[in-house]
Amino acid sequence: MNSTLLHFLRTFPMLLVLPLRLLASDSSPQPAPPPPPANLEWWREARFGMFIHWGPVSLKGTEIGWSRGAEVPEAEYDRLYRYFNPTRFDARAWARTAKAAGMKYLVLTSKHHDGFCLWDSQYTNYDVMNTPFGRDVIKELSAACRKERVVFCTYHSICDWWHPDYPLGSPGGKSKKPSPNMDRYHAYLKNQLTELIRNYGPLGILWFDGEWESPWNPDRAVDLYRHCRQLQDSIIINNRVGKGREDMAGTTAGGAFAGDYDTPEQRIGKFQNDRPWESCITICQQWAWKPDDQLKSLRECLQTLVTCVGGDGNLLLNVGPMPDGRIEPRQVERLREMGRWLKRYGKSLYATRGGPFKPGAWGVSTHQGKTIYVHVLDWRNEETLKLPAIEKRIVKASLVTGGKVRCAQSAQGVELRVAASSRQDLDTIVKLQLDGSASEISPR
Ligand code: H79
Repeated sequence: MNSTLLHFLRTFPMLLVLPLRLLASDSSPQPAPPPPPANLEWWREARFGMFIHWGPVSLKGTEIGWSRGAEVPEAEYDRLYRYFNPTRFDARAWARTAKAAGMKYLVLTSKHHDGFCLWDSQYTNYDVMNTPFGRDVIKELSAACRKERVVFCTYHSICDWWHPDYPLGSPGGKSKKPSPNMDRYHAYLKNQLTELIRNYGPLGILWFDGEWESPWNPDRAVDLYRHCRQLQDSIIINNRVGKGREDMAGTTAGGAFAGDYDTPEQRIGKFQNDRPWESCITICQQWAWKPDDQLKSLRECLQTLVTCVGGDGNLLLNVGPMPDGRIEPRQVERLREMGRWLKRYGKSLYATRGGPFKPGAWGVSTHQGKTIYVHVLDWRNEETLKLPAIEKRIVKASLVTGGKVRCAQSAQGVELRVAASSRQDLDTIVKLQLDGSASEISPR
């Protein structure tokens, strides 16, 4: 060290200490993750999105990830990509279907538990570029979504039963890999997310999954979350980035790091307005395409959406496209039916909040400004619907879905009377206009 530098360090001793502090922070506890992105509101207002589970497994018609080493022998499953040639894949058509359904965002499986990657990744050969199809699905769909103004998002599995570095394997994480290296796998995860965000972003959401297995831990969770937010600060990340999810209820046990929102799976979340949530639910029974899978009725699909929003949550409705690249026409038709209904009545759902009447056997309520929308999903053969009292005065009551409603407000409650002929099978929407803001009424 020369004398000038020594003199400098004697004058500013902090210069020596600072780098040491930075080094030491590597082994001390992780700093708290950044607060949720400030722009989460666009997503809460969107209320309805499309989930897409797709990959070479569609050739078998079995479940993505889970059927590897179960219904489909591992070696056979891992060779399916050599036959994956969805020549009728049309990204624009998918994006338009989402749009026509009234969906504002779309989440595609960039990688599921089976490890196959739907984009051109420089970190693996197990990707769509090495199929006979040879087209970058993520690139085409992200571009199509941008054109249709549907926000593009990806689902990315943390567990990878295919990758040799990830410690657990098929079936369902029950086997062990011979020479795993979780640190190297962690780097692989981060590298691939860098690709997804840099090459196809900005992304709306990163929808993690497969976090429940033992190789994943809270430190890795916070590190991955920070990594993604550093690449794109506005990205919204679900709670499955972290440990401690309470199974399919999709909430995270108190105190644990839980990303930005909760994820009830194959069920409608409970009323919760102090933390955002989104139910993911299949339009048929299976996540990936299954021939002749049982399709849910329009009534069930719509009432599921309405009930999610009434509980102050979103709905991510899943389709599994076919091996030829198309979404099944009957599923497309169901989605279009939903979209037609939403065109007429979407105002009572988009950009609303759930409540103030909590969901009941009768239905749900939503609100925006000085308006409450009461969604009566089931009249249960009763003459009147009796709701709890509210402290704001109802200045006007009307039926959005047509006909007349009689509204009686008292200290005991609110009674709504609609003639049988004006009650709708799907959803009878009563609009209540108040003399003040509905958000000031605490949920009851
Ligand atoms: O990506 C979708 C699922 O593959 C994944 N999460 C959603 C979004 C998921 N991870 N875990 N689970 C679903 C729950 C697992 C349920 C199971 Fe089964 C019951 C696995 C084996 C029996 C479902 C039914 C899968 C195969 C049969």
